[in-house]
Amino acid sequence: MSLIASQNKRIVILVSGSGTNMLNIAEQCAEQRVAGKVVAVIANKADASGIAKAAELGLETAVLAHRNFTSREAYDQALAELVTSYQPDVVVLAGFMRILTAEFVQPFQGRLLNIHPSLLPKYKGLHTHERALANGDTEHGVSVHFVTEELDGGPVILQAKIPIFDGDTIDDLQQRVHEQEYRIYPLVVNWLCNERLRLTAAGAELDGQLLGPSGYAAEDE
Ligand code: NHR
Ligand code: GAR
Repeated sequence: MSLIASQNKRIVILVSGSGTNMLNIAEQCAEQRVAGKVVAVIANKADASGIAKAAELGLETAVLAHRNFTSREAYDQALAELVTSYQPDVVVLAGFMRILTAEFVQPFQGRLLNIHPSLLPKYKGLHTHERALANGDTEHGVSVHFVTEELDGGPVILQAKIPIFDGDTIDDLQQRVHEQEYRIYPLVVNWLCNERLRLTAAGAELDGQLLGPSGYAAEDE
């Protein structure tokens, strides 16, 4: 590891929605808390409000509407070309709502992160807060993982837990999860920027140590 502050890595962020995680990461980069710079924010639909927010901040933005493509593969190939044009070191999914095929995942494997609002492997896919409430869970949370071809199935890097209280609504959980997302996602992005993280055949490694199924520093259960 170098004692000199690492050079800024190029980060591309993909969004579909409000983009608050994207804004948080961009801010942390601007404050040098993450060793990267956001070189583009890309959405799969024009009305993603994250795009307007990114543009307001003066970030480069692009929209590639999936509606204009006839197959997932064709879309993913076009998306991969667009992302590649920004020469990213790190690609961050932040509320990106399209399942990605191998066309997209393969070129970026090992550089591609997602944040998923559940304690993976619980509740892969959509509507995680509803499902946690419906099951009467007392604990919930969020996971940052490497993206692989298996949906929400790539190795977990870091998780944060939240409690579920009687009478909680989906909005309560969403808000509690968001607070944790703003803490853990920049941390993991910074690890990747600093080349401390690696995706290997065995799983995710941090500083050469293979991480367990719940990622770094998880309590044993
Ligand atoms: N792609 C791969 N290959 N692997 C992952 O781990 C991925 C991924 C794409 C997105 C984010 C994920 C999440 O964190 C993510 C992880 C969308 C859906 C989904 O069902 C599921 C999981 C995630 C994102 N999307 C619908 C689809 O048909 C569309 C839903 C909508 O537009 O509202 O793509 O949860
Ligand atoms: C986040 O809570 C993220 O975990 C979740 O969407 C929210 C996006 O918020 N991701 C998914 O549900 C992926 N399927 P943001 O746009 O304000 O960052």
